[in-house]
Amino acid sequence: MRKLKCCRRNPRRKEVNMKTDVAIIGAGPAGLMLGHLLRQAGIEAVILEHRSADYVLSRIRAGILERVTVDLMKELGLDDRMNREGLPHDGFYLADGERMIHIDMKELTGQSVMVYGQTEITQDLMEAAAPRGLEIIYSAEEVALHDVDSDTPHVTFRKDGAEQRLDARFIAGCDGFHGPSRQAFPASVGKAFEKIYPFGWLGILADVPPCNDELIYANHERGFALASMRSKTRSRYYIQVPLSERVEDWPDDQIWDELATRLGPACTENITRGPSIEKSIAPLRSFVFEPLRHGSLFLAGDAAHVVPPTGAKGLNLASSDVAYLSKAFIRYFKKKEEAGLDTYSSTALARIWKAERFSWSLTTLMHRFPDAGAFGRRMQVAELDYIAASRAAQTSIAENYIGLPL
Ligand code: RFL
Ligand code: PHB
Repeated sequence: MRKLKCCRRNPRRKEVNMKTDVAIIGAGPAGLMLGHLLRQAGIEAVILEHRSADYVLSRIRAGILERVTVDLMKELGLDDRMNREGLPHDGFYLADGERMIHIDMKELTGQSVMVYGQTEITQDLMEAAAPRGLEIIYSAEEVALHDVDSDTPHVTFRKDGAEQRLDARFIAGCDGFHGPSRQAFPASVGKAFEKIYPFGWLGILADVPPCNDELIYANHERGFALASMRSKTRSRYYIQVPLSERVEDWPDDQIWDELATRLGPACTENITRGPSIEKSIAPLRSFVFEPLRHGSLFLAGDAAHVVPPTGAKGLNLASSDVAYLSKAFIRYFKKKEEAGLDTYSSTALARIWKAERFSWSLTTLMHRFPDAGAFGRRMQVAELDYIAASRAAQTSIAENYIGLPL
């Protein structure tokens, strides 16, 4: 492991002191990608993660990579396995119980997305960290941020029972929706915008071939369903469930029955059932926190914004945030220019709000809302009719799905 810039033990307080350029909180995709981008430019970074490495790798989350994420892994020279094992997808379907509307992304925009799980990206980034001198401290407890409005912020935490302190020029809050970084903004500085949806997604992962070559997003009268995949032999499916549901109350067979009904006649017969290897319920939320900077503290990824997963945007927004933020840090450390730091928040937020809009609109179109009534349903049918018949509407969906330019 590389030596940190400075590391000394304070004999009186049993405290370990360290120093780095950028202290990154959280070793999810945002923190890992940012750490690698900084190391590649010769900037020191240390990542503090409160979970263990195994726990981080056990989380099953995103499956669809936009070009921004694919390009970032390529820029880092970490795209070998993704190129070998990932599945490029040229299109997907919107279904409504009867018809299947094909959104041919390749034909409409010339671009595709990549099916490659967040778990795999995380593993690739984690494995490359130590050889590239990126220090990740896992199982860091009680992570707390201090003096973030000064030029000399620091982070304290406990590791193996010892108090530790990490001084840095900047702190990057990449600690997800529940992490401490956003809480370090004074109430007078930050503003949160939020919408909570009255349902969640029950996800199931199984080692069975997918029911279709491309993803299917289905709006059925019993609720939304999504057929996705991780590979040609591993499927990922989701169904919309009320927030009151518990995963223990959903035996695998009941989920397969529900999927067979909701995904519609075209794929019902092709569903291969098998035992679940993971099952979980995730609530759906739209959330944006503004601004993304306070003094020396910068937020990126789910720490700053959350989208409902319908548009497959969360991980990809984390990628675009850190693409902007790494450039700003590199400009600062290499050229002593602060302009990138000053514009990071407004530049990133412009893209974030567009992705929020797309994720909200696809969620609204494809789910059953308890209070939508007959009028709400007719609006969904009319919009699906319009999309089915309009190349312009399909192009708009496709260009948002493949990801708006940086
Ligand atoms: P993460 O992945 O939540 O990582 C944050 C890290 O911070 C750590 N942490 C702390 N560390 C130190 N001290 C503390 N006090 C800490 N508190 C938290 C956490 O342990 C964690 O390791 O945020 P990041 O890096 O911003 O990445 C965001 C993505 O994970 C997220 O947006 C996506 O998974 C969302 N998402 C999807 N995104 C896509 O782009 N495409 C998809 O297809 C897609 N599908 C999904 C999704 C999210 C889902 N769920 C479960 C919410 C499907 C689902 C079901
Ligand atoms: C997934 O495969 O987990 C997945 C795919 C597309 C989405 C959300 C999740 O929109």
